Amino acid sequence: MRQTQTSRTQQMDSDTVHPRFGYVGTRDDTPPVEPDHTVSLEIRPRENAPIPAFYFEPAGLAVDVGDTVRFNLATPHHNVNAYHPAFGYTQRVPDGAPPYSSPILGAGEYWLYTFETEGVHNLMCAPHELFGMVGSVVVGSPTGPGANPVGEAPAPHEESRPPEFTAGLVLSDPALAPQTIAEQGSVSWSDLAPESKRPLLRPVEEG
Ligand SMILES: [Cu+2]
Repeated sequence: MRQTQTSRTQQMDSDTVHPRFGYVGTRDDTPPVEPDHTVSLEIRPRENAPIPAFYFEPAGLAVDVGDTVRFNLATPHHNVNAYHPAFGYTQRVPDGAPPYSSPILGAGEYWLYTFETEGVHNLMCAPHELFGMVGSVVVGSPTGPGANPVGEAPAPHEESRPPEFTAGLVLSDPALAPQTIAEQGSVSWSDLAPESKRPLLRPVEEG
């Protein structure tokens, strides 16, 4: 069993996986915790579209409570961010999960996060969320607010934002249903329907 009664001083130590800030590493260093799983943050050009596909591979992952996931960056300018109400999002992480996120990371960097809260954790890359760069980590059991349908955008007066545009499509794809992720162990981005990945935003025209 993982030691969780660490003092604040220990939690802020750069050699531990912080419950809010995780751990940022570079390719050649020795991680403070050996990861149990690896997720790659990727970009791939699309045919006939001006915006590439931004995605997590695998897009769906089942882990045990206390497992550590290593998020690897092949290209720069991604992060890992929880759908947590502290960030203004509709809650799609379990009750009691801290508002965790990584900084924007560079190519060759990685981020470790230890998932201590049981249930479905929907994650995003904040810069590319609306282009569909979202994923789902099922920790122990496929339960909690992250198991709810993504649903409609809230009324303008509401102060939380659900996954919108391609993020909403991806998280609504049947391949990423929490029960499916739990049964399969992992779900590849390639298992999602093409309709779920279609870009709904266009780049701003120059000039
Ligand atoms: Cu990204």
